[in-house]
Amino acid sequence: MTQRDDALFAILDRELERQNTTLQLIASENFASRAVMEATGSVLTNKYAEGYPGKRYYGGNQIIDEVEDLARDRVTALFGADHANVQPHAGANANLAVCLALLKPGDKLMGMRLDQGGHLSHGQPVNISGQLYEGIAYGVTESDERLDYDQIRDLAKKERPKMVIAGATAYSHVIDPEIFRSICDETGALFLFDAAHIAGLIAGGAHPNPVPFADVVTFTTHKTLRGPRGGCILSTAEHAAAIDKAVFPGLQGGPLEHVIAAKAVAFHEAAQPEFRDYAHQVVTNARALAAALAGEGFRLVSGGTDNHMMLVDLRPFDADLTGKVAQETLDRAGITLNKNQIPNDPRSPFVTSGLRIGTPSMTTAGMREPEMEAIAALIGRALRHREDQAELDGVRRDVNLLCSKFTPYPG
Ligand code: DSN
Repeated sequence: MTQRDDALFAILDRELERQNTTLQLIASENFASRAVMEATGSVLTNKYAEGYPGKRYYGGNQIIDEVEDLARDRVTALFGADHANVQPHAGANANLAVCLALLKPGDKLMGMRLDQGGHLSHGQPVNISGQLYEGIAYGVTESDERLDYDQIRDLAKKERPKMVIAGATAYSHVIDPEIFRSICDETGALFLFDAAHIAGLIAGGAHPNPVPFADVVTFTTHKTLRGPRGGCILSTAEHAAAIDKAVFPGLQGGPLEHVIAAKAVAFHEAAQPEFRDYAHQVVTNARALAAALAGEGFRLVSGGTDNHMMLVDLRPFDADLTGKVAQETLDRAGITLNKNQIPNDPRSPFVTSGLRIGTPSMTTAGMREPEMEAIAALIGRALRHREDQAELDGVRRDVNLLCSKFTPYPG
């Protein structure tokens, strides 16, 4: 074995320091447990295992099969699904595999508009899902910036898509799987629920479970679910074989069994009673943060949040402040989040008029409602004084102080 790679590990130490000492408010991130990271860093990284448990193309997979079976058993029990494929390397792969399994090139695929909170893999023209298939997009209303199920139903009746996707990356309310099911039943469409953002809220009982209603549910394991970076597909028994075939050999090669082991750890953690408390606290914290941000003069898109994130319209706070400048300013103050378009944003996706802010990470770190109020005040202060370096330095010191009481990886 060679010596420890000091150059690389010095960089890792700096990233650990950044995560420990600054506020992580990106809605799609979280702090994985030590057990999840130990599994990800285990000897399973050494093993090739194309195929599925009991049907591998290489020898030596008896123990690997136990790992993958454990992950599949745990996740089907957690969500009440017939079948799971735990091999997708990412959420986008999971969605593409579902499309490969259930659609033919040229079929219509209906999903939420990207600029109103959807995802690239839901039929966007710049993504393969919008190139192999014909993307049809529904959005939110102008009046309340929420999904209007009657509009979605009308669009589905007009377009007759082969598959309808529910799910979002920047939408702060409950997405009703039962209504989507009825829309799909009325129009003869397949129903895919992309639960990437809210899988942890579902596992923890804070949001409705789409599994009883959808043909297929995809999600990532690293967002609210708090596992390793990766994807997962749940399906009815009817679609199981087609989905497995689409993931491998259709789309991917050797599965990342070290990550699958870490997914098994995360599914176990998400089944514990304390995870229910966590999921509900994520939502409570998001509501508290949204209310406090409103008190700072920001407008909450759609009036607030029912999940782990919120979209902030910066214009009432300061008409000249773009999402890009706000993100960069807050980065300098030790507050990490992302610029985001708001519905009908006059600015481009690279500039934007909004911010997306999420509570999963800081809730894992132990923060509660009083800390959410403190965070809102720090955001307001930094953005009000964005030209004043001394003030930004002061915010950064206060951020460090706050984080020192809620360190995700002490020691
Ligand atoms: N990048 C993810 C997010 O931040 O929502 C979506 O893929």
